[in-house]
Amino acid sequence: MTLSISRKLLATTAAVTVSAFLFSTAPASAMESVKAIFASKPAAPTAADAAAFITRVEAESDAISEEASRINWAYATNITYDTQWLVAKIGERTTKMAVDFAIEAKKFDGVQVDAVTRRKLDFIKQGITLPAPQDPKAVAELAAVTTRLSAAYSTGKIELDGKTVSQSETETLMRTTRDPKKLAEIWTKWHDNARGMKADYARMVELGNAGAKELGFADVGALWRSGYDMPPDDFAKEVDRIWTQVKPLYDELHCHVRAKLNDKYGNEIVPLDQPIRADLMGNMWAQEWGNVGDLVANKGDDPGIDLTKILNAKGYTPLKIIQTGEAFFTSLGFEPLPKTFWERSQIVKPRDREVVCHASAWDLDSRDDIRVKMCTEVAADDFQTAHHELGHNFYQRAYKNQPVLFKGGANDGFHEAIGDMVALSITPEYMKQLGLIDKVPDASKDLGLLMQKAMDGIAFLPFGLLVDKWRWQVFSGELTPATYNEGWWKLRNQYQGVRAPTARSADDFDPGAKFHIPDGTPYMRYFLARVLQYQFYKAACDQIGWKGPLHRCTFFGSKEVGAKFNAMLEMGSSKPWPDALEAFTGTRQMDGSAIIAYYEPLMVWLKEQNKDRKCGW
Ligand code: X8Z
Ligand code: ZN
Repeated sequence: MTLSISRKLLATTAAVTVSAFLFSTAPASAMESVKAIFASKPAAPTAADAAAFITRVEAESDAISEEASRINWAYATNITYDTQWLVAKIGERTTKMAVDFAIEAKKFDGVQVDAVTRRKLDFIKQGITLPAPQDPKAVAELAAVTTRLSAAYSTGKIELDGKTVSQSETETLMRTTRDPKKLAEIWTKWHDNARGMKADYARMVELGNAGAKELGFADVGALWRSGYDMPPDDFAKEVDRIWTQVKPLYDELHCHVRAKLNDKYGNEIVPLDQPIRADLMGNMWAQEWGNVGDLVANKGDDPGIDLTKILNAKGYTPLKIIQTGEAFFTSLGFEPLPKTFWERSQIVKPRDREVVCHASAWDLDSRDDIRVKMCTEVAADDFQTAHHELGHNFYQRAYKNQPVLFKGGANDGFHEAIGDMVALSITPEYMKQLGLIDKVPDASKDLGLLMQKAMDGIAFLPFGLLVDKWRWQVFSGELTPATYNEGWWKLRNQYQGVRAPTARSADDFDPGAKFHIPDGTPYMRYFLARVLQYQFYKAACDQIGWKGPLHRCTFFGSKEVGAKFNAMLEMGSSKPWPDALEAFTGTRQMDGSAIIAYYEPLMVWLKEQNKDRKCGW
């Protein structure tokens, strides 16, 4: 639930057209007069009709979205037969509502309306993540399939050394295990587990595409690309352009990390001319590499700050991690989280039931009932994730007074970038203020610190890009169920330069081993966020007049940054995203140059390290 539920509602689901509503619920006499109205030749729609339509859409969406959110919350914090049943039912209702509204919105295509109304009409037409065709059977089937996929991921288990291991435990094991044989075993078992999702996934693609076509899109991928205030094809070009900017940095990082892992594991496990084995990077998907930072530090160099160790040594608890994140936001002038946040959030994994452990931030009533749902562990990853999720919550609260259809991020990448921008401000200086470290390391430690950030921030970029490149190919039909897996590994090879540790076949469904695929959550937003977070961060550092190396800047405590930031967040999605970006950063383009500036000293150092190495794969 990365977006507020009301927007997510339109994003995933649907409702009841006016006529269906009237004809099913109005008393007989009223029905006759309504039928008479509909029987006469309809007048051409007017701007006033469009305004009335929007009012109705906002009221009906608002009403159902709270119900849908509470049902989804009940499910995500307690997966049972019954909560799955309820989620599928509400999914049917909301999908039907959203699809019917989208189709109705099209009748205003040629009507002259003001800019706000036009923007809202566009959102109604484009805002559904996974539409169904209008056939009620298809709507029900899609809701059943998506619920099954979601539950299959979150309740997935593997057998390891005679023990049953849950999804979240596999993640922890990938973070902490260093034996390559064991890593390959955990990795393979978790990926094998996704095989059973493939048939449902293929059906979901068929139904979603049929729905997208009825709404006038070529396929679901085209629908997803339409949400960025620019033509969908331009958006695809835009992400490629940004990737080209940052790729040289990724290539240098890859080259250095591979060489270091080769030092540790030898030629057989890490050959120097091959993609890196995906299970060796401290993360199930090799999407972030920070957990193996110690393995890649040069002998004698400072490997940076081991935050996991420090948090544990200082007695941090999951609750304290979230409170620490909140304190950053309040230092900027944001109001503290409401009491209900602390009463109703799920901060640790419950021991007695199945839950969706993948972290998310919720806004249940589109007003004040904001919460996080995490299975927080005292570790650096979750320290980062806590800031990430709270970024969603503070964004949701900032735009709560916007009209229903504008309760959302300027684009979905903005929503993902807020907490990440704050997390960049977790510098040694800030850690000292928190009492996590006694002394701020001197400038000689800068490369170690930058390397540590790059192991997450730069390593993530190709993964962030390729997940939806894969889905775009799936939705367009370029990949078929027979080539799903081959296509996945082609992209992972091409962009990330990683490979599977064990043989994979066309029967496998390795993409399904990543939460967002069975969950149906678009992923390009994270690629955008990892670019935007540096743009936001650099702008904030400029605002406080920071003159030192960018990566040492923290804007903790700056009310000036907070006020400007809040001005952008309050806009929600009411304006095209370039307006929001300009309000905070002064620029109208998503662009990789802030990342390049941030890592400039590291790039110089990596090039020096790699000068006698053969890079690439
Ligand atoms: O899914 C998430 C968040 C929830 S919006 C925890 N992230 C992506 C992932 O885990 O793959 C944050 C980073 C990328
Ligand atoms: Zn998020």
